[in-house]
Amino acid sequence: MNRSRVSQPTVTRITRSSSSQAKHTNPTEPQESVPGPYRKQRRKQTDSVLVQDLSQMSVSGQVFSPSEGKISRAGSNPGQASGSTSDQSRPSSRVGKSSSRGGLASVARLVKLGRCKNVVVVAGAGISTASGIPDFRTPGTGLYANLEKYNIPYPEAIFNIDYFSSDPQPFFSLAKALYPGAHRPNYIHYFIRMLHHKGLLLRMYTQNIDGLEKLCGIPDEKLVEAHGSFATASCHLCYTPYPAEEAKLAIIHGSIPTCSFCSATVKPDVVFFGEDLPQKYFLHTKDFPKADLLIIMGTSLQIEPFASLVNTVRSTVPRLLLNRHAVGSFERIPLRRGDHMELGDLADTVKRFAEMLDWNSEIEELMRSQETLSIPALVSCPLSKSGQTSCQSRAASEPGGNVETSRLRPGAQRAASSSETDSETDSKSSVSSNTSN
Ligand code: CNA
Repeated sequence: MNRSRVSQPTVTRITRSSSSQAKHTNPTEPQESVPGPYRKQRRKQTDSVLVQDLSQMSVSGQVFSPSEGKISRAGSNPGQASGSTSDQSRPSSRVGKSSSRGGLASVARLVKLGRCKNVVVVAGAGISTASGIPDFRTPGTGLYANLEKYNIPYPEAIFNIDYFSSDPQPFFSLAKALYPGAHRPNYIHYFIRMLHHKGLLLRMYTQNIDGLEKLCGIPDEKLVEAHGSFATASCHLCYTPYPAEEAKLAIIHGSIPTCSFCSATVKPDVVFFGEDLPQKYFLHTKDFPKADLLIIMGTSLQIEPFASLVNTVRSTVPRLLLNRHAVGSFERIPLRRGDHMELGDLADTVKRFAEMLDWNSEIEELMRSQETLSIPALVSCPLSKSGQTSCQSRAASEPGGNVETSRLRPGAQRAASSSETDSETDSKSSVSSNTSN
């Protein structure tokens, strides 16, 4: 991974920042290899169908007051926002009364009609709070509200590469809590895997570093971990790779892993502010123009360049925001045509969405089978002195064995093998979804 803090005019470098430094522009047109006039005609047809279906912009759980030009959030008591304190502090989350559930239902209808075959999911820390991992910004429970113990000058310092260079301890203390191992994927992760299973997932772009997407069986080729992960580690200065498991053990035992080449501090390959995003992130230039549905889940859309990705789908493509409150361009009124949002607890919302799609029992079955597969793996792969499980050592010695993801989570091996099954069923699923529509 090529990382640098100096801006250079290359097309394949982009660094992470918490402000809106790096905005994406709207791609003009999808790059299809179809001759111009035919492409135009085909697009027009598709668009008009979508426009018909999405003629009603919808904000579920909210009421739009045109006279005030703002939306407000449902609450049991008029004049009082329900939900978290974060909701109360946001201008877009004021007072309101829940009415229609049109947003979710409209999008579910499109999916059932077979109009969404290239779904892009953009996700953040809110999809993992149900797994017990705090997000960043939720007041009270978010990591940023609980950073006093790290003794840092400002919350973002903990993920700032310059700060890390001078004092890695705050990040290492946090990393101990964040290291994959103690948490399980939840219903929301499995919903996304079900999108893949049905042959509808073009790609998932996640900002999360908890590895739960892989653990639930979303295959590597369908996943972009835009802010890196704990699965690999390297020197923060010269980028010499370092065994991730050794880095993990050092950090957990309170020592500082150092580079064998230049002696600088090693860190897991989580992308800090000021560091380059992984090359895989650039798949977005192909994916977003091709998407026919964008689902945005559990993110405050505060971190660039990731946040601006959501503005790079075609203007006719429906976008569904599932979050506790409005974020990004969804805070602006009027909403873009074809924008939908469903506000509230993500796990509840996703479950309702799955019920509308008649996927709920399949998801629950998938979760049951995945957990059953993972538990024996956890039991039968005790940690050796080197920190590797016996299963991981096996995987490492097998030709083509992928230890990168399974190194940290014994269950991940099972997840990987079940995702192979998924890939096999995908083609069948696509056909059956074609024929059923
Ligand atoms: P964030 O800024 O904390 O935003 C999370 C969003 O999710 C907020 O808008 C919340 O209101 C919303 N949310 C949280 N829980 C729920 C819920 N149960 N139902 C509905 N909405 C909910 O986090 P972002 O992901 O936007 O910021 C990106 C950062 C966070 C990335 O760089 C990550 O690396 C980082 N992060 C990741 C993890 C993780 O891997 N699980 C945890 C904490 C932080």
